[in-house]
Amino acid sequence: MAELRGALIGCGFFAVNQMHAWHDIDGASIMAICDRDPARLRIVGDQFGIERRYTDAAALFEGETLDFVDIATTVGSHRPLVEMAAAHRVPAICQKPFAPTLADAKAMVKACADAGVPLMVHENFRWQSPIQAVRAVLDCGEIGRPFFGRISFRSAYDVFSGQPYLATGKRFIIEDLGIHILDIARFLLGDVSNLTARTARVNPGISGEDVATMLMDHEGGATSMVDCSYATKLAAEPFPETLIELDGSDGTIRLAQGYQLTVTGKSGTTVSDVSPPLLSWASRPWHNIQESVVAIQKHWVDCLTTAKEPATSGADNLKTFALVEAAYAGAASRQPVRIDDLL
Ligand code: NAD
Ligand code: 89Y
Repeated sequence: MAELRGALIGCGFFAVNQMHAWHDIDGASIMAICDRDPARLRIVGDQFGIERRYTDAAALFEGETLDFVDIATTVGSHRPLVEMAAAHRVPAICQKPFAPTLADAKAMVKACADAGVPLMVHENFRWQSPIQAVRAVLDCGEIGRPFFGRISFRSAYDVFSGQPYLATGKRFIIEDLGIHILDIARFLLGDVSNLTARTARVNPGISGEDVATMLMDHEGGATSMVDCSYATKLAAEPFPETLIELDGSDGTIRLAQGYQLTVTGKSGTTVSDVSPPLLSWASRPWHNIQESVVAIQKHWVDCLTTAKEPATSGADNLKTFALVEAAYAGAASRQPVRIDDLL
């Protein structure tokens, strides 16, 4: 089958991972790139040997015949770019956070649905192999019915040097990182009916919150805690590991720091190393995230070629994004928030 012809919009910090991943994947190639910053366009174009370069997304859509577009810009441009893709009937991947507000996100989903084009949010954390390993244990029934979960991301890693915009936004950890951890909670325990949240800012040098603690009721009956911090100094820095505790009717799962998975269930206790592979172009400690970029992009190619809905479609991501909105609203009001009221 012919390769899918893709274009990448936004050639910044994270897009380099996406370009490496596209290079590794069969069935799709990036034919053209776009960035409004000519310096980034040159750096990424030269690194990956892409000759067709645009500083204007509208010119890209006019000048290229595309099977998909991969939008890797920051959140402010996501809605206009996704709507531009829909207007040109080009399937789109959009980086997280999907949109600045849930209203924008809903409009983006509608634009693509009306145009009949697939839309996937690049919500890659659930594609990390340690997280997939946890899900596989749940699926095989070893721990029975899960009734409690704690999904935790606590770190003091300096994310601001690579992504300086994270220090300046009114919103920080829930919108940037918590969104992934909330999505993992949905992936493992199902959709959420109610959420209660508390936030804090510990680092005086940033504008948004860098600590968030959330308590959720899942529709299937489980209760979970999602806790995130970029103000937690530990003896061994865990970035970017998500740690997981799940208790079920027949046992427990623990994904501990160092990618150690302990399962106690119907057949006893097993301990295994579920470390992600270190891809040739990856670098520690980011290799966990980098590997998941390959996995989600492969999933996109599979979905486009078989006309399947992506696991993290725009419509699915509204349910994760609603948790983000609920967390900010609930932290401000100090009241629980009903998720159905937002969707
Ligand atoms: P960045 O600022 O380094 O790069 C964004 C690039 O987009 C810049 O080069 C900018 O010039 C370009 N751009 C912005 N608007 C544009 C437009 N309208 N047309 C063309 N180019 C435009 O940002 P980043 O750190 O690479 O983050 C990009 C996105 O990736 C963010 O949404 C961020 O949250 C996300 N991200 C995701 C992960 C993950 O694991 N999924 C990790 C890090 C960042
Ligand atoms: O932007 C964030 C993301 O999506 O994963 C980690 C990160 O780069 C910093 O929090």
